[in-house]
Amino acid sequence: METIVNEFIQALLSLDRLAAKRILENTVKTVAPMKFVEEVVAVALERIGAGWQDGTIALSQVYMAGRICENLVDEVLPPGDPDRKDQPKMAICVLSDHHKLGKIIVYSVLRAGGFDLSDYGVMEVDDLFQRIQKEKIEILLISVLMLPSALKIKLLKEKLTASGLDIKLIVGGAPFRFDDRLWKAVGADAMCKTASEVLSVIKTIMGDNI
Ligand code: B12
Repeated sequence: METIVNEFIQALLSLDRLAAKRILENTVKTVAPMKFVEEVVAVALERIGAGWQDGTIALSQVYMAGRICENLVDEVLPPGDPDRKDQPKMAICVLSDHHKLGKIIVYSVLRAGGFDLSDYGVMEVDDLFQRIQKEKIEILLISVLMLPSALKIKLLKEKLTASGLDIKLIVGGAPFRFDDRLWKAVGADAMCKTASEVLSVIKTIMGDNI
């Protein structure tokens, strides 16, 4: 896998979408698409991000690498399972942040796992609070990649508590991977380090109600 990650990084840094796509197509002949996404795409982007931090990679390369991966991931992840399960009302969003890839992956994992959910895109706290109330959402999944965005979840939780609403919050993204205690501090009910954990976390949260 290490060789594939390195080749994939080279393709992304050269902005060679076709080469990146070729690596993906060759690998998913023998490896599950989700494994490719988590063990190649996510790892490659993380290393590219580290390169940006230490000044060896330009932000434009980080941006283009993110965009190329967004498109490729959209193509490779499985479509929704037509046999939808009886389930709580769910929605997913990115809060106050423009890192969308994690959300796209989690959305796709849930749909492939038989769940139907609304994709709210990028939201701010006030609009999000109004919308989940109006649409009677029971489980809200929030993706954030920046610490200030993660801290805004606390504001949302305070609004929910003040209104007596028990909407379960499942969170994920870089700030929570960097700090194991952050999800509890912002008032979330659960956190996932990877998208593939989300199905079992939802089942645990809902207990016998699913
Ligand atoms: C690619 C990238 C970008 C791209 C985004 C392109 C896009 N369309 O998404 C671009 C170039 C636009 C960008 C911009 C910026 N970025 Co940026 N970016 C990254 C980078 C390198 C990778 C992110 C990524 O896509 N990873 C791959 C995906 C698949 O991983 P993921 O999102 O973590 O998701 C996985 C899990 O976390 C989980 N998950 C995620 N969300 C959820 C939600 C739920 C409910 C569940 C269950 C699971 C789950 O499932 C996913 C799959 O397993 C990260 C570095 C990093 N370590 O994350 C920095 C990073 C997130 N960026 C950062 C910063 C600072 C910025 C900028 C402010 C830079 C600038 N000065 O302009 C801007 C801000 C943009 C904005 N307003 O949102 C910082 C944030 C630091 C912080 N502590 O706040 C990071 C951490 C880099 C760093 N180490 O400094 N960025």
